[in-house]
Amino acid sequence: TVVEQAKRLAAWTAVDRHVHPEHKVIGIGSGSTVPYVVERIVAQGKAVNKDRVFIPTGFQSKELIVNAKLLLGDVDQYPMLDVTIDGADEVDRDLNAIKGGGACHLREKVLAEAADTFVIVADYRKNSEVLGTNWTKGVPIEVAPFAYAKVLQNLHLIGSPKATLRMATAKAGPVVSDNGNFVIDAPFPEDMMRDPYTLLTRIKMLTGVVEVGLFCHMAKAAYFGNQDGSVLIKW
Ligand code: DER
Repeated sequence: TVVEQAKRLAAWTAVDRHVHPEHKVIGIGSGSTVPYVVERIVAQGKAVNKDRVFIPTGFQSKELIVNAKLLLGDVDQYPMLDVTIDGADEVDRDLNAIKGGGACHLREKVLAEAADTFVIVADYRKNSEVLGTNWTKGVPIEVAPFAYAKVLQNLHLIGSPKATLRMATAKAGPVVSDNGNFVIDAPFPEDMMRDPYTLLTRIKMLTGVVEVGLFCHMAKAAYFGNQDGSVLIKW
């Protein structure tokens, strides 16, 4: 499909630009775009990949690495990464991103922060001027199960009356993250989404919040595959 081709284009371009033979510790994100990142890294050849270690951002990411027969590592063994490549749900004009559509944003943010270079790959649907324009489900927030009702209540008070607990579809009850936590999706008004860093700090301070799906001032570049086969780069 056009969207899948756009994802592949973004992923291949980003890998070719940012994953070089001297890079030995590589963070792999989560979602439906990063399989094309792994595909391109595998295409770089067994020789270069044999001295590399790949750090996953969750169960799906780990499976990608293992199934591609790449060497799997842990962030506790490799706390400093050369480069992390990951998808996003939306990216604004200043490279701030909403992440967490796949409920993986805690480990994703740890690996994004731990890398010298963090790069986002996405299809054209994720490219916005202001966060919340295309991704209208709200800011994904990982919370401790014990505190989810209190966090919901406080989110309602600070500007997200429509914040809701993310319910599972293939399981009764809420989505449970790879870390055993719940996820709340909290939509905020445009004026608050225009200052994502302030919003991030306000949400993060709510007791019981584990991590917030707003990645501010983190990405060095974002690659968007377009419908016409071109790639748009924000940096
Ligand atoms: O959850 C995340 O942040 C993932 O990176 C995900 O949102 C990316 O989504 P994708 O399936 O469009 O790549």
